[in-house]
Formats: sequence, structure tokens, C-alpha cells
Amino acid sequence: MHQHGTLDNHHQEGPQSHKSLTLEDIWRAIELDQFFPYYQPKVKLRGMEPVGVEALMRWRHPERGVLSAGAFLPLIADNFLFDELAFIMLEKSVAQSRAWQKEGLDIIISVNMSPDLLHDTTLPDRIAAIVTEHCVPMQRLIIEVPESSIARGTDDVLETLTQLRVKGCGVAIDDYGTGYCDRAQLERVPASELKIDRMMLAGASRRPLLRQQLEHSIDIARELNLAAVAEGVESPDEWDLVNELGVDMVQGYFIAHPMAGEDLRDWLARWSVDPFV
Ligand code: G
Ligand code: MN
Repeated sequence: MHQHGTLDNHHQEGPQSHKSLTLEDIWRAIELDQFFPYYQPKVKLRGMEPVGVEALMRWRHPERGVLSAGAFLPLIADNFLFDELAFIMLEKSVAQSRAWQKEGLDIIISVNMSPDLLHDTTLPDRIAAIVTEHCVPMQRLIIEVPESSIARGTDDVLETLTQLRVKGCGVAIDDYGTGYCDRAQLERVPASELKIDRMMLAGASRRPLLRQQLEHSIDIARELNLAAVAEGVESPDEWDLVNELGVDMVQGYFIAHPMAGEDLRDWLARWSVDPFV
């Protein structure tokens, strides 16, 4: 069995002396069920109607509080623990979807998938099994895959994504603009949505070259019949810009920060009365 020496040492040192997190800490935290999703709303630009949420990984660390994925994802990016965590997020998100469904909330959930798992052509069946078990329609789920994972677009990855689409679930190309997919590669991917990374948006209202690149991404989405989502919209300026350029959906701190599942209902109620408050 694995040992928990690192974590034990850490306990003795108290919260001030933060040692680097290790894979062992993460493994232990999985066993203790400390990972859970927060949900960040995504709204349609026209009419500003909330249409979905993205499930974002959080770690309820006993001493450090709630940690964002940035604090530990680099550690597991190329590790099987990422696969493990992706499935934990999927399972919990689908359970949350069922709970919202029972409250009458019709919300589509996007879940980030570990790139390694896309090579496994049994993935669509495994996902479908979880979704069916919770009596949630596949149409309520979008699987997000980073652009970088499809740039190497091998046949098994394309087969996996095709099967997901056949089963009714959406596929989003995530972090678009950071993964260097060319047009021909993108065309082969059976996606439904293009999530344009904040990197393309930040500064685009002041810098013509960035703005051009952003416009180009939106054009590509349109030509490939993908819904264009602007990610990481933080300010009124950025909202105005994506409004002017005409994306389909918007996600980012300007709309809402990621929140606990039980807080979504209240957020939706406030948003419907007075957006951006
Ligand atoms: O890679 P992916 O797009 O799945 O990651 C989304 C990440 O971006 C999350 O960690 C989320 O907390 C963060 N995020 C969400 N909205 C904003 C935003 O408006 N600005 C910035 N800088 N980050 C954001
Ligand atoms: Mn994502």
C-alpha cells in the first residue's frame, strides 16, 4: 500500500509552513473525498439567458481551504490521477445535474476531460453509463477537450469524440488559441462548441492584432458551425467587444465566479432580475 508520510509531516507543521503538494497528497485526498466541482455559469449573449455551467475542480484542503485547480493541476497533468479526478468531477456533476433537474432547473453541464482518456474508445460507454445511472439525458452534458489534445488528432481520439456526439452529448474544444490546431485539424473534430481562450480576449479591445485574431477565431467557429464561446470575460470592455464581434455565449468573472452547486439557484434568481449586479 502507499504511505502517507508527507501528509503526516505536513499535519505536524501547521498551516503556516506550506510544503509543496505531492501526488501522494492528492491520492490521499481522493480517498478522503476532498475533490468536488464548483460551477461557473455560461450565458447566451443575445438575451443574456443562462444556458449552462462549467464544472471546475476544487480541493477542500483541510488546512489550506478550498484550492483551485491551478494549485494542483500542474502536478497531475500527465498523471493517471487526472483521469481519476476527471471521472470524480463527471460523477459529481451528473449527480448535481439530476438534483437541479428535480428542482426544475434545465442546465447543461460542461465537464473537462483528461486528454489521455480520449484515446480510450470505451470512454463514451463509460460516460453514458454514469449519465444513465443518474437518469440525466446525454443532451445535458458537454465534454470539454483542450485544443492541444486534438492537435495530435489521432484516429482513436476522433472515434471517441464521434461516439460521444452520436450518444447525444456535446463536445467543446477548450482553451482555443493556445493549442495550435490548424483549420484542417479542427475540421475533422466532431465538436459542437469552440471555447475561445481568455488569452485571445485580454487586451484585444486595445490591440488591433489581438482583435484580428479574435475575429478570426469567431469566423472559424461560424464556418465550422460551432457555437462560439468567449471564455474569461472579466470587464465591461471585454463584454462590449465580444458583443460587437458576435460570439454566441460568454463565460467569465464579469458574469459570475465559479460557485457551489447549491448556490446556483439563488444566482439564477438574482441574474434574472438584474444581471451584472
Ligand atoms: O481551461 P479552462 O477553460 O477549463 O479553465 C477555466 C479556468 O479559468 C478556471 O480555472 C476558472 O476559474 C478560470 N476563469 C474563469 N473565469 C475567468 C475570468 O473571467 N478570468 C480569468 N482570468 N480566469 C477565469
Ligand atoms: Mn474548460
